[in-house]
Amino acid sequence: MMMKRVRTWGPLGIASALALLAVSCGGGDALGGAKEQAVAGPASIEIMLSEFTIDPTAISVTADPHIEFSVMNMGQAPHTFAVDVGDTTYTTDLIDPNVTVTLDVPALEAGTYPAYCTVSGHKDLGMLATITAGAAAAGAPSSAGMSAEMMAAMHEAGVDAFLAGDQTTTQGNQPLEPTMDGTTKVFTMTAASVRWEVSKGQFVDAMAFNGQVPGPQIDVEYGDHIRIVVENQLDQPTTLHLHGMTLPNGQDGVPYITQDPIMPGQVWTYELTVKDPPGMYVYHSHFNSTEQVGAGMYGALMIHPRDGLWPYPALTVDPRTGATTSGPAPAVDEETTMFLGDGPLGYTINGKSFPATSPIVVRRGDWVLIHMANDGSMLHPMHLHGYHFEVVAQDGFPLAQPYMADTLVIAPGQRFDVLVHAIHPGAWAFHCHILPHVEGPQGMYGMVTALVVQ
Ligand SMILES: [Cu+2]
Repeated sequence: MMMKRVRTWGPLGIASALALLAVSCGGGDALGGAKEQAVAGPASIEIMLSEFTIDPTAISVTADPHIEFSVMNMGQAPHTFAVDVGDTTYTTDLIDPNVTVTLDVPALEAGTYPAYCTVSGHKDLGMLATITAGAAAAGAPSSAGMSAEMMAAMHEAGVDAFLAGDQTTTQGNQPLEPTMDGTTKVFTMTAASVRWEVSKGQFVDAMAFNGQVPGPQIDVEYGDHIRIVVENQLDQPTTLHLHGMTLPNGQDGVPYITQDPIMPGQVWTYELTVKDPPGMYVYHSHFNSTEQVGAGMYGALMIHPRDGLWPYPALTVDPRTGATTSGPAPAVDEETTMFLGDGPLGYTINGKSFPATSPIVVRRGDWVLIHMANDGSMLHPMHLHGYHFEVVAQDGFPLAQPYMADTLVIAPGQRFDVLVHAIHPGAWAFHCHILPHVEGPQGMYGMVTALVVQ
């Protein structure tokens, strides 16, 4: 599914590409389950709007005196329904939730026309449909009302934007510098609502620690005494749970089981001595977590090896038999963290949706250690093209028998560490293999990135 042509790295002319992009990151519906409604005769067509879909997404009409769209807003927020016929755009006024309005559009010449919500950002979140009129309707568009050329162009635009690599200005996982209180490392975090740019120009309501999705990375070592101070600036209670950590019961962050919730405006302090082996651990909200974690309240707590050396052995594979031989642990050249998310932010890797995801760029011959964590609510089988990666640790603990795989199912709450020996040059797609999470008629979106071996 990846690029066959030679690509260059660096800014490409992406303005036109972005204009073509209509990537849905609000969920699988708009792309994964296009429903078609064929209408003959004077057309009266029912349209249902919600966050963030237009139903149906593919509308076929015969050319007739005019088309009457009956537009119902089934969502929670105001939307519009606009039909772009080229020189004119016919649009409803802002439609409040639970209100139905009628939009009259004159007879359309044979062709395809985009229809979308004009509220800022909603089109890019998935409120986009295609109207196929007249002869073109009989000519059977290839998918979702688009011609083959349009499908290819939209797919290419997404890849170009990804490779241009300047997608959004924000990044999660930024290292959180502690302050020292004696020998205690003190980490300070603030939970607040933010508008988070999931993909270029696509801002969604998120909840974040220190304004980042994922939240800032807390870096510690075995034996460290740490304090995490959480200020709640949300308009709802929250708590912080240190997922996978061995800790005193009172520091476990579960409302009314181990603590009172942190009410809006309050500050809560967690304190413990790090007693777990090196690996990836996670912190996340444990209050209204469907919404709060889904909206971005999670981050990495990395326990680093004291000597900087990860204990994972290198497997050597006999290509004729597949037999593996365990060797000494290689020095890791590149280390990266990959958080998987689904929910209100769409399908994300590190809080971003393709094409705004960041590729993992390494040099040929590098040993790459990838820490993967799923803080969504769905399974995500992560698949790397062109390689077998070595699964070396689960939930922070080294596996007694590391094994080779190219697809690794990561359940909600799980973490896996994988080693990749980057010996095959090129850009290799790295994506979730639940296909509605990654690719539709308009190209790739969601949980797609690439391992780029230079
Ligand atoms: Cu997935």
